Formats: sequence, C-alpha cells, structure tokens
Amino acid sequence: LGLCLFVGNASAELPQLVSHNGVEQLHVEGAPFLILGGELGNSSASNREQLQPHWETFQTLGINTILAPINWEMIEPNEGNFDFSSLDWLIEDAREHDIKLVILWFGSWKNSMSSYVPAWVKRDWKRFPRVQTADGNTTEILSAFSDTNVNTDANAYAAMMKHLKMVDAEQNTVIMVQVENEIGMLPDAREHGPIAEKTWAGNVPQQLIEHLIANEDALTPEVRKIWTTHGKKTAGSWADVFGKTPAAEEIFTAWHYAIYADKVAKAGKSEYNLPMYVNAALDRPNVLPGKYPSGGPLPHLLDIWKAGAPNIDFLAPDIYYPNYVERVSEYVRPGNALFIPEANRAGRIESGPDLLYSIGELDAIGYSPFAIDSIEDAKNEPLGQAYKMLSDLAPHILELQGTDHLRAFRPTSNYEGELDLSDRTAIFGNYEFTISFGSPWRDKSEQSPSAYGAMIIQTNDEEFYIAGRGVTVKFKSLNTDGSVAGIESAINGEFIEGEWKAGRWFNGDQTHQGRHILLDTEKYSIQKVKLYTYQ
Ligand code: N0T
Repeated sequence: LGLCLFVGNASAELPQLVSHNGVEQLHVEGAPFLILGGELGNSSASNREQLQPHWETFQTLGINTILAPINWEMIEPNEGNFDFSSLDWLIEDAREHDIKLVILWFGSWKNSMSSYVPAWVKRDWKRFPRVQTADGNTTEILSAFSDTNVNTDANAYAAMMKHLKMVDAEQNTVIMVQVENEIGMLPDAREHGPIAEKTWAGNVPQQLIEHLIANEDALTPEVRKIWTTHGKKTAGSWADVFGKTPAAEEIFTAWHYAIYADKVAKAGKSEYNLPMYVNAALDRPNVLPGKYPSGGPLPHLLDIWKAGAPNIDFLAPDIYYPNYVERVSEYVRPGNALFIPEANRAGRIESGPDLLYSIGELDAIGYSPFAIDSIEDAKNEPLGQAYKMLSDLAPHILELQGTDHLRAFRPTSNYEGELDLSDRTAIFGNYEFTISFGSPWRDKSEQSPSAYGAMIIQTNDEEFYIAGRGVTVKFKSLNTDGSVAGIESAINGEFIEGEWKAGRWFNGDQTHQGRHILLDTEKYSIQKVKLYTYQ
C-alpha cells in the first residue's frame, strides 16, 4: 500500500464527477477542474497537419480543454480492424500543448444523420437497417430498433475506450467522452419501420413507468402533464399511457434513443470508466416534434433520458439561440452536472458573459464555444481575456460553487435577441449590491452591453473580487442601525501563479469619488474590493 502512494500518482484517480455544496463538479487528477473549452469544427480533427497551427492559438486563448470528434469511419475502416492513429496523434498534440481533451464519439448519429458510420455499415443496409419514415421512405439514419446497429456501435466504442485506457489512464489527457452528437429524429416524431411499429404497439417498459412513479414530484411539467392527462397509467401501450400525439411519439423516440446511447456508454465504461454525456440540439418554440430533431435529451424529455440512460452521467445543451440564460437554466437540475459543449459560436462578444453566467451563477463545470478553430486573432479575442481571468479565479470559484458567495450577472436576451438591461440586485451577507450594465460616463451608443457581465466572489464578510467587463456596482448596507455602506478600497490587479498581485489603487474618477465600482467596458479586469459601513 505504501508503494501505491508514491508510484503512479497521476493515475490514482480517474476523471470523475464529485458532488460539492450540492452541485456536481468535475475532478481531474484528484482536484476540481473548470473546463475552459472550445469545440473543433466537425472536420478539423480529421487531419493532423491542418490542425497543427491551431494549437498555439488555443494556448493563447487560455483554453484548457479541446472538444474533438473521433469518427467511427476512421477508427474502424474494416469491421473488427481498428486503427486508432487519429486518436493517438490528437492525444500527443494535446499533451504537447498542455491541453486536455473531451472526445466526441461521432458514431451511429451525428445531428440526426448517420454520415459518420463506416462504409461497410453504410453499404450493408440490409444488416444495418435505416429509419423508415411515415411516408415509406428510407433515410441515412440508422434505426434505433436494431440490435445489430447498437451492438456494432457499442463494440467500436468499447474498443476505443479500451485503447484510451491503455494509452491515457496514466495521464488523463482525455477527461470525458460525449456519446454520439445531437441525437434527434427527423422528419417524423418517430420511426415507422416494422420493428418500430411493433414496439410502438407494445407495452411501455416497466423501467420507465417505475421512474415516473418514483420521481413524480420532480418530473418536468411536460412529461407530468402528458402522463397525468392519460390517467397516470402504470401499464399499457405507448398510446394508452401517453396518447397518440406527436408529443407521445417523441417520448417513445426519446426512450429508444436513451436506451441505445446507454448501451453504447455502458460498453465503453466497462472498458474505461470516464464521465460520459449526451448533448442536445435545442428545439425552437412552437414547432411540433418531428419538425425539429426530436427525442434527444431536450429539456422536456430529461426525465425520459434519465430513466433510460443510467450510464450517461449528464445531459448537456448546445446553445445557439440568443436566449442563452433561459435555455441553459433548463438543464440545471439536481444530479445533472451542467456543461455547455457547444455555444454559438466562437468569436462572438456574448461568449464572455455566457461563460461567466454559466460558471458563476449556474455552477457549470465548463463552457465550450463551437468552431474554436475558426478564431485566428487570439490575442484580441475577448473570450481569451475571460478565460485568463477565470483560470486565475478558478480556485475561489471551485471552492464557492453551490454557495451564495459566488454569483454572476449579465444582460439577458429573449429569443428575438432583445436585451434586458435592467439593474440586478444581489445580497451578500449584510450588503445589497446593485449591478448595472454599462458605464455611466460613456455615451450609450458607444457601448456594447451584450459583451458585458460580471462575476462576484465573496471571500470574507466585507471582501470581494468583482471581475468582468462593463459593469457598475453600487452598495447598500442592510444593517438595521441606519449604517451606510462605503468602499474602503478597490484595487485593480491580477493573479500571477496563483498569487494576487495588486496593480493600481482605484479611487477618484475610477470609483466616482467612492460611490461605485466600475469595471472597464473595453476589457476584462478584476478588482479586489473591501466594503465598510459608517453612520
Ligand atoms: C451543431 C453544429 C455542428 C441560430 C452546427 C447546431 C455540431 C452540431 N449543431 O454548426 O454541426 O456538430 O452539434 C445546431 C444549431 C442550429 C440552431 C441555429 C439557430
């Protein structure tokens, strides 16, 4: 035992999710870790030379994790013959740049379709059946109702995980794996092939019913409503229990996708037990199931996925809509680690506020804009400044996630992209903070509020880090003795190798003669603020 403590310490603990203050955090090499990530374009990891120049850009951006696809067609070019070179060089290059990886398993499904399956699967459509639509057409989507399909995918995935264990269990360059990508049925809410029809007419599995009963009070409103409307039946066909509507068909689809993804994940975990998740392409408002990619781990189907896929550690949203805050909040639920594997898209000024809000307000384990390799000018990229700032603050953030000593604020937007710039308030102990977006000193027309946001970290009763961009903060004392809140000091600074290094002492015009804190509108910055009260 003594020996174990000193030898192979890096492999002592695999990446895993650990609960802290009631929220799920990701541990890497035995310590909590924030994913300051970026996802590669779909074809960018298919050629080593062409990806090569981007690694330095990722480093300049302060990225600590790259999300990279691994294509089934490339790792199993012939059935049972594996070629892991596309995984091996990715790991080598990531290590060389001190960057971690999340592997995206582009297997049976990539955005509904099955274009990443090997040629021998594509061509053998008799052995690997496709989805048949209501109008009798077939599609390039593998059927979820074929044991051959799921077993063949699971076999390839398990082989990949086995290989990963061999090459990476000591170093943990790969910290998580995404199973498939944006699974979702189109153009109908469910499949219509012979097995799918027979299954639709059969009984709802007991595993699903039991989950509904056990979680009755915690079900999402949509599932609860559909189940209740049909009399909360505890047995019967899908149509008996959920009805015959597209919404009922989508539940059926979600269940079968969930158990498929679960089989794949389970086979992988039995080789190498890394955290695994499934991502969702979010639906649009007022569009019926079948007209958007249906049955994926969408907010209204999370219960079905949780019931069907116990080997999937969490369900994650890809957010391309302007109402980021609204959509991301739908994935905040007990036991579901919050991770945003894709956000629209690298290079947008909203990325910084999205990031601060997800990590500081919703306790996310990480954030990762899509098409990160499309960024060329890393030095002037605001996301890079935000990443640098968060990696400095990470020890405080990771300690305080799940408590009310860590908060974040940003302007919110509706689906149409209209910003709500109203002030926000927050209480920290005996102080009330009012957060306004923008600088009172600059013309409104010169400001870009969608780039503004702040994280507030309380380190002591009267001590805070206020970090971000373009935010004004005022203070009120909540003491009942008539005392007034004042700023004792506000010091602009940064962290160097984990140590706070004071820069300028802010006062005078920079604090409006002691009246408020103002974070620069042009760049991210941190102020260490001490408050006091007087009468
Ligand atoms: C994503 C990406 C990639 C404004 C699209 C997002 C990625 C996949 N799908 O570039 O294909 O692999 O997961 C779909 C979001 C569409 C909504 C756009 C509304």
